[in-house]
Amino acid sequence: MDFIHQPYVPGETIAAIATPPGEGGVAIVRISGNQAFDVAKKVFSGPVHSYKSHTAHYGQIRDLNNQFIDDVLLLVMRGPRSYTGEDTVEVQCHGGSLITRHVLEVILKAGARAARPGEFTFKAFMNGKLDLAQAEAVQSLIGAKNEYALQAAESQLKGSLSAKVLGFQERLTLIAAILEAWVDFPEEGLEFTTLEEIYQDLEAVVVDMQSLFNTFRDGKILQEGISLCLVGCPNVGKSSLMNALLDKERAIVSHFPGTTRDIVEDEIRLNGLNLRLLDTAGIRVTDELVEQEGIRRSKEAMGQADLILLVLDATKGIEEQDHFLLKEVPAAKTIVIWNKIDLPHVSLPVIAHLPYVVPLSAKQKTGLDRLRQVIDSVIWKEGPPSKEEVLITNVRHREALHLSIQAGQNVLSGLKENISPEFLSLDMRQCLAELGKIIGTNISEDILSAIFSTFCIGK
Ligand SMILES: Nc1nc2c(ncn2[C@@H]2O[C@H](COP(=O)(O)OP(=O)(O)OP(=O)(O)O)[C@@H](O)[C@H]2O)c(=O)[nH]1
Ligand SMILES: [Mg+2]
Repeated sequence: MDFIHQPYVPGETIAAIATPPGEGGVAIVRISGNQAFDVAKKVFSGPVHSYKSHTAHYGQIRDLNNQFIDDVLLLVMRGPRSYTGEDTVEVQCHGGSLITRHVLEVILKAGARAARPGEFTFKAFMNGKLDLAQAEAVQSLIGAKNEYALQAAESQLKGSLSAKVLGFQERLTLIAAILEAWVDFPEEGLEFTTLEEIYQDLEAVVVDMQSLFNTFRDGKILQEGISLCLVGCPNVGKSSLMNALLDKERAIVSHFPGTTRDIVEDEIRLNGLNLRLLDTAGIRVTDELVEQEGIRRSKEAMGQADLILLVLDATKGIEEQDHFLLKEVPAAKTIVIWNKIDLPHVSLPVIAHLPYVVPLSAKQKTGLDRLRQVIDSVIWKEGPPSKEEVLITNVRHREALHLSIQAGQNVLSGLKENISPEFLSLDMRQCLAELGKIIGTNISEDILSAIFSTFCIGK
């Protein structure tokens, strides 16, 4: 097995700093592999081999010339009762970056190899402690930026997604077995079931797989957050609204139209989600080059945003220059803001194709709660995902599931068209193979390398 273009040796002893770089109270250097205890013994003051599993021991790390390096706490975990499934020693040393590096160097000199990114988790996968979907969930857990993402990653790490995939596999395998038997003994036909029944069973699995697939939109929102773009004509109060939502003076506000030239970006948290706010240059016809470039960027940002706040001036109503934007914005992801509602204003016109509307005053900071509610309801059209729901959050999983569903649909249409069982059974195998990739069966070494190389070192 090749792992990141290096030969993978089962049980090989590796070591790495497992805590983030920089200064801290303590840092952890992790050693895992068949020789983990031998390596630790060479550098630690106590009798490492005699320690019981899952115990902690105070002592000193010395280099091979018996030079003192640090006072540490040593944790020993005997395989298979460890994260990697192998003998593991964790050294808790003082958390300076130099001292931690010294401890690691001594351990490497004592016979461990420097671990590659994600190699501890890779060992856990190879030793059957985690399947691939769970291993990937470890990375999502570390990178989780909000409560929802954390919840989804925790549930995947516990195996919720894997259990779902295994459930599909079980049902599909039954169908595949019947089709295979039919290939082998075509003249006997189908003994225990009818074509109609196979069709219905398979269709039911495909429908269930499809509904798992559909969770990806929510999954992506959790993982990456949402981008929210403020657009509108000059001077309507986009920057004021940006500042009001952020509750700080982030963007420059002035009564001169054309104040904002570049895109101003910042993050807010809204009901447990990360929102990336983008304030843009007011869109209008202008001869000025810098402003033209700003407007070009505004349009681009609007195209890429998950959500658009189209800001209009309530004191003016819909003006000539608003028409372009009103036509341009996609209705499903646009919220119309009638700003400056604190001033005497026109009676607000209804814009038939844009159903989400919030009147507010960015200056007085009124109406913001209502806006937050509407943002929330547009993001979660069918309500936020529940704790129990299993979500797809990983693009690789989505792709595998997509291919599996396609193959399943091919079998379904083949059954309808009375295609010969050989072909059906080929598609059926494909359907199972793609599904298996999610949890790591039938997966190529290249893909494994690519997955684990995105991990941090020491995990
Ligand atoms: N009374 C009142 N004035 C507002 C409100 N929001 C913004 N303004 C004023 O409107 C003017 C323009 O505000 P900005 O936030 O700079 O407008 P903008 O849309 O970012 O303008 P550009 O960057 O030029 O496109 C400023 O003088 C603000 O004080 C509001 O809710 N009520
Ligand atoms: Mg502005």
